[in-house]
Amino acid sequence: MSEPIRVVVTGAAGQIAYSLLYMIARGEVFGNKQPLILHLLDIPPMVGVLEGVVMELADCALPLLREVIPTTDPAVGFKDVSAAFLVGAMPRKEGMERKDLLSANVKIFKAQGQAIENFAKKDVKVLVVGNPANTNAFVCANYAPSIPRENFTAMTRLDQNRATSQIATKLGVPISDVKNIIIWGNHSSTQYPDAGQGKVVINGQTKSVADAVNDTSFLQGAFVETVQKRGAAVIAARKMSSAMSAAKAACDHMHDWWNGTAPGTFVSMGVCSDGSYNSPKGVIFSFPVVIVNKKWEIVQGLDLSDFAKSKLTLTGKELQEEKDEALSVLDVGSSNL
Ligand code: NAX
Repeated sequence: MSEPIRVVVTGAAGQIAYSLLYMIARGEVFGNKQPLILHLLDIPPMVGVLEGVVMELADCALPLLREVIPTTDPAVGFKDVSAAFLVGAMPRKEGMERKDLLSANVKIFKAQGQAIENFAKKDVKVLVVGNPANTNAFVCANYAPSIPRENFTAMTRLDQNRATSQIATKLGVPISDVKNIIIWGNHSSTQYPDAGQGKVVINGQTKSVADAVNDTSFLQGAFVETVQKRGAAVIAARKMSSAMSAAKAACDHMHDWWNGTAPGTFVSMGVCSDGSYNSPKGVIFSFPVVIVNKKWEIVQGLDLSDFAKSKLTLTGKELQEEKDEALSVLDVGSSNL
């Protein structure tokens, strides 16, 4: 067995963390030979709940889990961590627009960026789940200048998983037979779920999803809308936002970042845009990526329809606006960031 690595989960007393901590501690992200020290960060009013989570983790009797450190101090929470799941934030409630959340959350992610800068390992891999995830990741990265910008990512894997599941259901195939469904842009209702590059195995033969579905109005209509509004549908039904599926997606994201993507397969991650596909440079934009040796690379050269291009423009515009709003909350000129 190798030396334990330290992993922090923020919002550790919340509902996503309740599923996520168990999945991580079981070895589903870093592998079943990698011992872990889990840092559980939350805010002072949640200390009691955090204690309960610590008790439950102990009671799970998990062989990989060497130590659990509950804390409300970011200096302790981020100390020497190799991976950070930034889940803690104010969750969206029914009827609430994501933009309403921006100003509260920008301040949280500034403070956490500073703590990562000061205390985390310099090769820490940061996954932002808390909404607005893309812009929170942008803010966080900017306050941790000594850590490479590519180490800050935002989660759109839940959207990818939702989209892949919709296609598998439509075609009546197991989900493992569908791949390369892309989420472009923001983790918001402007995201563009794109089945245009998707592949599916049907009766032992690999086909394009577009050919197999053979229904452009579905792929450009009901499919896109269902995925874009799935978070709201879960809230309407459960009266709480997605938690189990969000935790699973966070594990998938970090697992693939840590272990790499299979040849011919790409996954969607919110990463710092280099302007690829005419996206606004500098924002955290979800792209298809391939991952080798813990480094992601944007998949280039995909042929996009005019419909797809118009959707990318829309979600890019929203991200640019969120970035500008975040900068005004932080009261810094864009030249500083
Ligand atoms: P909960 O309200 O259950 O838990 C959030 C936890 O974060 C609470 O325990 C709270 O005390 C803690 N917290 C707040 N401020 C903190 C801080 N400064 N430091 C540390 N902890 C802090 O929310 P939950 O359902 O777990 O959702 C967490 C976040 O994930 C929300 O922002 C939510 O909108 C977002 N989501 C993002 C998704 C994505 O795909 N990117 C999907 C699921 C989810 O909606």
